[in-house]
Amino acid sequence: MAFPEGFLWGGAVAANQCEGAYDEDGKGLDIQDVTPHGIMGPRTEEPTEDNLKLAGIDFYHRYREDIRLFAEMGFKVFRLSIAWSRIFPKGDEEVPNEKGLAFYDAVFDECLKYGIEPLVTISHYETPLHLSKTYNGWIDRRMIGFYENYVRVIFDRYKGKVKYWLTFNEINSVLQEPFLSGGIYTEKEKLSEQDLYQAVHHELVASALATKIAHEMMPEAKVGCMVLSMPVYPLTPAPDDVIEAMETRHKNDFFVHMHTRGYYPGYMKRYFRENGIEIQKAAEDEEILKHTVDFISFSYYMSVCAAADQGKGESGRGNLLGGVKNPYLKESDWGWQIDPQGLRYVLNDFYDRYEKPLFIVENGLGAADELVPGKDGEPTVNDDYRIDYLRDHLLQVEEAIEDGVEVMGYTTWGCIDLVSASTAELKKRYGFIYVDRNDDGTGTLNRYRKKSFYWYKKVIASNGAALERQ
Ligand code: BGP
Repeated sequence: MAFPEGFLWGGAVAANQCEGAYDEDGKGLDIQDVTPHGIMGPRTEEPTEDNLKLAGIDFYHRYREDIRLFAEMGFKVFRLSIAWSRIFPKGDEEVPNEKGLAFYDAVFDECLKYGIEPLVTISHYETPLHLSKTYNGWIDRRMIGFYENYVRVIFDRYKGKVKYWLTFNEINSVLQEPFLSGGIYTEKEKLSEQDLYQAVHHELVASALATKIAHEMMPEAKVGCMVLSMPVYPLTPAPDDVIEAMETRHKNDFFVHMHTRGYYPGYMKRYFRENGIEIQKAAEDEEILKHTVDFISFSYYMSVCAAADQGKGESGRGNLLGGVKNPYLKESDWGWQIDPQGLRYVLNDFYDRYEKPLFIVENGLGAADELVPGKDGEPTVNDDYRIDYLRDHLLQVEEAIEDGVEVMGYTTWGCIDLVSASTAELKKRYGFIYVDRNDDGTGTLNRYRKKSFYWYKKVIASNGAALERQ
C-alpha cells in the first residue's frame, strides 16, 4: 500500500471564502471585502451587498457543524486560514483583538476534539484593507514588521494547538495578482517589475522571519511555504519552446528555491541584471533568508504549455498564472485544463530539486452541482465527475510515492462549498458538502452530503487502498 502510515488526509478552506461575519466581533475590513466580483472584477470603495464573501457560507457561526462533518469523513487534517484582520483589524496596531483570537481558539479546539490537526495559512489573500491603502501592501518594507507582530501573537496564542503552519498562500502569484496576493493597492498596469520584485523580496524576508520565529517559539512546529504549482510543458520539442518553458518555470519556482535554499538563484540575478531591477535589501536580510522551511506545500489544479512564439498556441484560461493551452487535455467547465499526471510530475520535480517533504494543500474540481433528492430523503449531489477527478489525481500521488517522493498529506480544495477566489461565485463548487446558498444570495445555508462525501470517507478509512478497488 503506497500511502504511508500517518498520511494527512483532509480538506482546505480560507477564511475570506467561508467565514462570512465580515464585520463581527471587531474584525476589520480586508481586501476581499471590496472585491465583490473576484480577481477579474473591479473593486469597490466600501463593502457592497453583492459581495457573497461578506456572509460566505457562515462558517463563523457554523464551524462546529462543519468540523463535525469533516470528522465524519475521517479527516486527519483541516487546512484553514486565520483572517489577519480579525486579529489586527487595521494591521498596524500593537494590541490584538481578543475576540478574534478567541474565535480561532474555539475552532482549533473543535478540530482537536476529533483528532484533526489544524494546518494554518497565516495569510491567504486577505491583507487588512488599511495596510493595503495606507502602505500599498508589500511594496512597503514596514509590512515585514506588521506581519512579524501578527505571527508572534498567533504563535504565542496557538502553540500547543497548531503544529503545521504555512506562511503565505500561493506566494508566487503576487507577480500576476499584486492586489489579491500582495495587498498592493496601485493598479497592476501602473506597477513596474521593480515594484513587484521589491514586494516579493519583502514577502520572502517576512516568510523566512516567520519560519525562524516559529522554530524558536514552537520547536515542534513544522513550517511550510505554499506556492501555486503549475507544470509548464513546451508546446513543441523545438528548443526555443523548451527554453521558454524552462524560463517560465524559473519565474514560478524561484519562490520555492528561496524558501528551501535561502538565497537568490543565479537565473533570477541574471533576470534582475538584464531588466534593470535593483532590489533594496537591509543588512540583515541575507541572514534571515537562510531560515528555510520544513516542507513545501502547493496547490495543483492544472498544467500549461509555453511557446517561444506567443502567437503559436491558444492561450488558456486558468488559475492565475495562465499559459498556452495543451491540445491533449480536456478542461473543466471553467476552462481549467485537467492533467492528473501533471501532479505526479510536479511532485517528482519538486522533490528531485529541493529534497524536502511535500504537502498537496489544494486540488479539486470546481463544478456546477445539481441538488437532487437522495435515497434517505436528504438532498444530495451525484458528483461522479468530482470522484473521478479526485481519484485520478490521487492515483498519481500514489505513483509519486512509489517513485520515492515523500508526501506528507493531501487536502482537497473547498472540502465544503465556498465562494470562489477568482470569480466570487458560489456556483463553482468544490465540496464534499453542498451548501445551500446561491449566487443571488438566496438559500437556507443548510449542509448536505454529496456522493463524494461517502467516497472520500472510504478512501481515508482505507488509507488510499479504496482508490484501487472502485
Ligand atoms: C487558489 C486559491 C484558493 C482557491 C483556489 C480555487 O488559487 O488559493 O483560494 O479559491 O485557487 O480557485 P477558484 O476559487 O477561483 O476556483
